Amino acid sequence: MDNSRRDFIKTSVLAAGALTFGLPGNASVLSEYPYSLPALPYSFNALEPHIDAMTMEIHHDKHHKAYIDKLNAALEKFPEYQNKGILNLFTQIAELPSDLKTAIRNHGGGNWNHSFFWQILSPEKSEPSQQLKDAITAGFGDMDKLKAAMAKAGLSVFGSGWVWLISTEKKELKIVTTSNQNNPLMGDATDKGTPVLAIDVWEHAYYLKYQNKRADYLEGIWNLINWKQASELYL
Ligand code: MN3
Repeated sequence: MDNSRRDFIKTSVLAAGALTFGLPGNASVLSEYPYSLPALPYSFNALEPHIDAMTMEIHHDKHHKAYIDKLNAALEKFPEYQNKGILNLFTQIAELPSDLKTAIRNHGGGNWNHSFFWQILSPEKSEPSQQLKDAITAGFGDMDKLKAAMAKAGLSVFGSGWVWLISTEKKELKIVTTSNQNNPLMGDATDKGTPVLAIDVWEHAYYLKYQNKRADYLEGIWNLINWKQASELYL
């Protein structure tokens, strides 16, 4: 694991945990303003055949970059919010000035969600820790039932959004969905918690390879889950 990846995970876990449990938030996650595009932790073609290289290149270099550019452009007009840290802005989203609120929701969310998504995918096979396995068994019965429930939730997202596996304050696992670039760290989220897994179900995440077959994408992606990372996040 390179340093930037370890730092992202570490600060995410600390910050997300702090937010979830109501402790003082850790402001630093990802880069600070002005935000920059994090490098993918693998090559564009590393996730073939389940996610094709062209999709990864466009998704990372165009879509993710556009969220960052628009986030920076929005924050340029609100200097007093530039150094608050994106997770604090998520927590306080309901109180933000309305122009900034929309930008943080859409582009701040778009930046954080994609940075998270790249980290929980990997071309290398791994296994969940015993602790995460036990939580999956307790919450869903077994791994196949978790996959089926995530697929069902992913198919239920009308339009664009995300399906998440989150850890609640009681450390129980729960599947939740969000629309657009909302996420479970936002203060006004219906279901709040610490993300353990995320699946992007926007069409741009799968359309080149799977076209309208979102269900096939939701099945294929389990070959790419970085369980090591998910286990660290669950801790
Ligand atoms: Mn996307």
